[in-house]
Amino acid sequence: MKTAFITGITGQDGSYLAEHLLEQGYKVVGMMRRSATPSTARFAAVEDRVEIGHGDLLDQSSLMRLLDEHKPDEIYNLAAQSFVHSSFHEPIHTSDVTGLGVMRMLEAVRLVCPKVRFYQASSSEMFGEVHETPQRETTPFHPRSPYGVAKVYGHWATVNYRESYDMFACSGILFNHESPRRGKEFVTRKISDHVASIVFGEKDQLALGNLDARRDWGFAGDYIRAMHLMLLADTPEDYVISTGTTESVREFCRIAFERVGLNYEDYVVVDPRFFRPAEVELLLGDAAKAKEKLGWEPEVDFRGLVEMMVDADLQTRLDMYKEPTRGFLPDTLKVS
Ligand code: NAP
Ligand code: G4F
Repeated sequence: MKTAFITGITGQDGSYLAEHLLEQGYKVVGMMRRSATPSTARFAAVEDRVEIGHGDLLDQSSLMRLLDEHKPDEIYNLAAQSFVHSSFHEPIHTSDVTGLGVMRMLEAVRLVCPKVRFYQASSSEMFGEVHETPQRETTPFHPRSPYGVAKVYGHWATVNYRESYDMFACSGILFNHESPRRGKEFVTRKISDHVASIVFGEKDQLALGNLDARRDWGFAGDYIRAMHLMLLADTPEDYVISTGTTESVREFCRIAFERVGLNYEDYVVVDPRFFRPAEVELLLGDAAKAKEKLGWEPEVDFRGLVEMMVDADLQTRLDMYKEPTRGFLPDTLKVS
């Protein structure tokens, strides 16, 4: 039985990846940092089948101890301070975790288990002020936030360790991917959660920043399959993972409100607090290499994603309130 070691197990991607690898017959070890209120909610469905190891990307010795203890075959380095907006408020912390944290993991691998297969969670934020559209593996990086800068550092550190030490190290340059498990600070989940609160009368408004920003949004459940395929390939390489479509925040709002029979223009207000000092205006990925070499394809399209997220947030409210106060509910929801 192969052992997979996942940093960031409590996050969106960590939870989907843990479920996927368990289904594939892996033993899964997840790394969690110490917290006064530890959250295992996202991977609750498989909690009893995941072994937890306590460690932190800021603490080199904890990483080495865990790798020595569990001797993994595959490592997925998903842990990061991953919220772009916060990276402007906490640039040093973000650099330390999201940038240097990758170097700490790579050093731990080099010293403890150099034959392991290593996945680094790189990001389309590295393209930032894009130099070409669509963006592919060869597109130059031009990050627009401390988060993006830190991800570029982690990305090149991974390439450098592959070239220097012949390590099986891959970077997945993943475009935005979402799900009902997405944190509520990210725009998609903020929208789906607010739609549900508005329908059930908890809130009257949704305050957002730049409605014209465009993203290539996919479903997290599709994207974690690509991570696994990268580590099963014959050679370690970097891959763009994206849907090949781009939509605006405004369009996400339009479809999300339409799902419950409401017009987003009646509820959405623009609030300068949610704008960023520098913005990434457009992302659109070309995943041709992953499709050809890994046989990877996304299954959920943009409308399917929006509706899945809105429905999940509606279902949670429906279980509490029974009746909506505005709009209507999709037929597929279940009254308990
Ligand atoms: P997420 O939900 O924000 O999860 C981040 C994870 O990192 C959490 O488990 C968090 O633990 C952990 N973490 C934070 N600081 C840590 C530290 N110092 N030591 C150990 N663990 C720490 O992120 P995600 O959406 O699942 O994304 C997974 C990875 O992919 C991240 O690296 C992200 O930057 C990258 N990425 C995401 C996307 C996307 O659209 N989702 C796209 C491209 C790349 P706590 O629960 O303790 O906070
Ligand atoms: O949902 P977001 O916060 O995601 P962002 O900045 O694109 O970053 C996410 O995707 C990256 C991949 O490209 C990951 F690497 C990263 O870890 C993270 O998962 O914002 C999306 C867009 C931005 O242009 C933002 O300015 O939505 C715009 N936006 C408009 N109003 C807002 C809001 N974003 C947030 N979070 N909140 C708003 O009220």
